[in-house]
Amino acid sequence: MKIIKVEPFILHIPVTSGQISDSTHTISHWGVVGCRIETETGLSGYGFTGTHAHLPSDRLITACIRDCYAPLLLGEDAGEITRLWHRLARSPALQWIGRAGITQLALAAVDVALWDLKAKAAEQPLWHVLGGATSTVLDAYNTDIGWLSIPDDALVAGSVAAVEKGGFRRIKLKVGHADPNTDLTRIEKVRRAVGDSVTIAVDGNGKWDLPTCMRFCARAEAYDLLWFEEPLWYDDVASHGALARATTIPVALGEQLYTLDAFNAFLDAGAIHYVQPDVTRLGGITEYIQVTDAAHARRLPVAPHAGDMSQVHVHLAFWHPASTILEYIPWIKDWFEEPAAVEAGAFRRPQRPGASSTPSEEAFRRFAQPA
Ligand code: 0YR
Ligand code: MG
Repeated sequence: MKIIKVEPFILHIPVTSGQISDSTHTISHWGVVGCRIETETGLSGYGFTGTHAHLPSDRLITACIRDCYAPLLLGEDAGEITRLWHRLARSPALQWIGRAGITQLALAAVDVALWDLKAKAAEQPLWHVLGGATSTVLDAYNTDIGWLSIPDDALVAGSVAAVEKGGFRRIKLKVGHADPNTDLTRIEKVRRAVGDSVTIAVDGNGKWDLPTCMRFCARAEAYDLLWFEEPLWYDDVASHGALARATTIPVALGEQLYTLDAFNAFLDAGAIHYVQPDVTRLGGITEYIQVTDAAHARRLPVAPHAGDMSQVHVHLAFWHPASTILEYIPWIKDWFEEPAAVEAGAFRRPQRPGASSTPSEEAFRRFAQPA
């Protein structure tokens, strides 16, 4: 499968729930930034990373794909993914300026496109190519009901509707107000409304410092939370370790970590309980596999962060034995050839060949930006 073309793209897709905020971001569109890799067989693979849809920074990612990665890929065999990953990630020029940030987001898009190609060539869904599904049920947890920007009454109503109408058994609430008592009140209202059998996780998106987290956790322990996600600044291993030792609420993180080495630092420090790699931020599926195996070697659960909005992670989570739960945010699913789908609170297993990473023609028509 000789690679004959690498074509970057940028899609800015409006957020279905309108403009939303967590503690650190306010967004109205999701950026689907990636590339199509065409082979001489006629098959094309698609891969993408997820962004907050800022065109100037999105174009740094597509420039990296077009100017730095494409010349290393053209003429190569698309099936040799491990070799190509090292050719890109460890090329002298990119290793010097990269290993995190833009070059890694671009690498994720390329790597996912190569895996999409592999699965399409095998005429199997990605989870089958990786080794088959180890879970029969993959629970979805609903993040979309819990934004920080949703007022208390709507938060409670949305949570109840997700459980009673949507069939979700698991939800996640954003936290991170200036006064953590505001968040504790919101959690209490939702817990009272949905009852004890519904799983509630909370996500701080890295806003608070260690003393604020300690005060919050001491009181939040009463609400039986599944995890406290990104309680602290993303790279601060020592503070996460201190918090993990100080509270019974499990610590979750990983959506802002770019490498296997970054995960190893948290794992070695006992600073992480739920491991949340994101295939669109690590160097694609190739490095995601290394991270999930490192977590599994310590028998820790893996709950992927859905920067791909679950299009690719649904394959990875059905496949990997450490994953039984996956984030659900429905913003972009309807703009893919095989949309991520949740029924009665659980993901449907994808059936089509590939990684479910191919945007629809209509998505390109409506949302394409100059890449
Ligand atoms: C908004 N999920 C997250 C959204 C989400 C962010 O930036 O993307 O809240 O990625 O933390 O767990
Ligand atoms: Mg998060």
